[in-house]
Amino acid sequence: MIISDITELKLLQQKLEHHAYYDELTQVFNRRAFFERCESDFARAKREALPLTTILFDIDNFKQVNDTYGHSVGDQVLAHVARIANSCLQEGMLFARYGGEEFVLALAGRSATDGKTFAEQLRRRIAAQPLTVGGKTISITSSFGVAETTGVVDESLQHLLHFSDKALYEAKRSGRNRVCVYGQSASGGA
Ligand code: GH3
Ligand code: MG
Ligand code: MG
Repeated sequence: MIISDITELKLLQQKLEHHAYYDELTQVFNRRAFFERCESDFARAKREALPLTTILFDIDNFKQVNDTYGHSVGDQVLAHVARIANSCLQEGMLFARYGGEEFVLALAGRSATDGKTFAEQLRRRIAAQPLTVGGKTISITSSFGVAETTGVVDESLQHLLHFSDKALYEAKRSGRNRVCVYGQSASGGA
């Protein structure tokens, strides 16, 4: 009796921990898990004077997907995009759902140039893998904002994410389905 109580308690504890760190819909890390892990990566990068690059990406015109196909299809699109990103991850990369239809990546030890290459690959894969639901094929594109640590002494992870967000905004502004790097003007395109 007691043993089974303990087993149940452990299972419950595991469930609670899973809930605390994983996004229920996409089953990738949630925002909280991202910050916990990334703060420590960020501190180490700073200590060892290594670069760290963050990438924010956001599904383009996602509201339209919900409006056209319904919220539950929208949910499937989110899970689909998360799966694609998950399958692209390389050693040392952290990936999480940042909120809504926005995701975040942290690349420890990688420069903005590496980040741009990776984001470009991911952008292409997402665009190349539409989701088919109930006989309908839904094309998906996404926009990316890349920023690398500057090495400034009092820079925080929040600053870095703010720069990624600015670059993401630039990617949206300049036409969507593209990657922008903070501090570099938007160029190229889809
Ligand atoms: P943009 O290209 O500028 O990013 O346009 P957008 O339509 O993607 O962006 P907007 O911010 O206007 O809309 C985002 C929508 O995402 C609104 C919100 O209802 C929806 N959304 C956020 N979280 C979820 C979710 O978990 N599931 C579903 N189905 N929709 C969600
Ligand atoms: Mg969007
Ligand atoms: Mg958004």
